[in-house]
Amino acid sequence: MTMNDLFRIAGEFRPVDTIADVRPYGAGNINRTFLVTCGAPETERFILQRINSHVFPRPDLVMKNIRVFTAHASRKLRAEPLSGNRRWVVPEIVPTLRGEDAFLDDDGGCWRALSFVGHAIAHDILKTPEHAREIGTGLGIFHSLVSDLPCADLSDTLEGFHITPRYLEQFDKALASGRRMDFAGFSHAVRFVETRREFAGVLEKARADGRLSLRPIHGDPKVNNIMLDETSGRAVSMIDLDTVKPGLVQYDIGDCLRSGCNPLGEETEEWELVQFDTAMAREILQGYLGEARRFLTDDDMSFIADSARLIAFELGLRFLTDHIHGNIYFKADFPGRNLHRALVQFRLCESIEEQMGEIADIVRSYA
Ligand code: GN1
Ligand code: MG
Repeated sequence: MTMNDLFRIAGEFRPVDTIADVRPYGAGNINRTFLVTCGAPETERFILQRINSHVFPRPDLVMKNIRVFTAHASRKLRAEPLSGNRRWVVPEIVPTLRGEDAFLDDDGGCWRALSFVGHAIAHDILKTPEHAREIGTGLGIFHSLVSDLPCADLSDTLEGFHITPRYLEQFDKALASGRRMDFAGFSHAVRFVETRREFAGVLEKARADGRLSLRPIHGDPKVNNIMLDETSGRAVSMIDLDTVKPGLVQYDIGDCLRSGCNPLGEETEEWELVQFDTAMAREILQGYLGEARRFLTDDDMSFIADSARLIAFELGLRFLTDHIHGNIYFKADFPGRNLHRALVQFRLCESIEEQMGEIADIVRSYA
């Protein structure tokens, strides 16, 4: 894709002669993301993305969910502003000049634009305990904003997302295909999965037993999807709305914990050194439960520790399966990248297992 193509596509959203710059942006594993700057008469920035249609087969429904969410959250924020005058920004869809939610290019690629959250910053790794608390608060505010949005208003845009037993089935099929990406660490990773098969069903079983129920979730609440105000350092927005859809809040809580409490970050190649930082988990949970405790049930609370363990395991399993498939889902900059990522998540999962009692105690202290 040339610069010319990118300017032309950005020009579907704003008059092409006002576009001053288009540059690659962010660290997403799935979509292609660009920051577009428009010059005169007024400077404006927006995020331009090509939705990965291998991952999201119905980009139109992804956009519909985003529209339902943003309308609901904005209406709610106008009616009940957040306490303490906290600034909270809901990213808005920037329609094409023809008034559509997305632009289809000649190859069928689906491009969409979202407003840029200004005066805000995101980090890949938690910096301080205050940062951790704000990440938790941000997720809590998000869940609070959608707590009265009916699931029926949202489509299932990514079937099977976070249903761990389905990822196990996909892993089994991949392994059975005989395709072996037998790099160092591969057999360790396969053994790791084998010894946790039963645990993989923990949240889905609780759902089947009626102990947990579906609610709107964010789906990808990793640390760098929660923006902080540049000046105050307080959480100010949750970005990356592609996976807003019905799910279990535990998927979000677990994902936020596994992403926030891994000080080496998910891209580290020193997987053996990975540790789950329980002190950071305490801060995240304090921030989160300060916002969300009032609409969580006791059952919801009792699965929080398991959810951190499960989502670390699940993400490792997803990376490992994609490694066997030859890196077709998660972008990879070298052939063993997704195996490394899997080993990081498995080591994190193990570290969570070693500290399960302590994590459960933290949750109980907020019960
Ligand atoms: C993907 O879009 P991105 O890169 O933030 C993935 C998440 C994973 C994450 C791990 C739709 O998120 O589930 O947790 O990578 N998103 C999808 O970095 O699969
Ligand atoms: Mg995402």
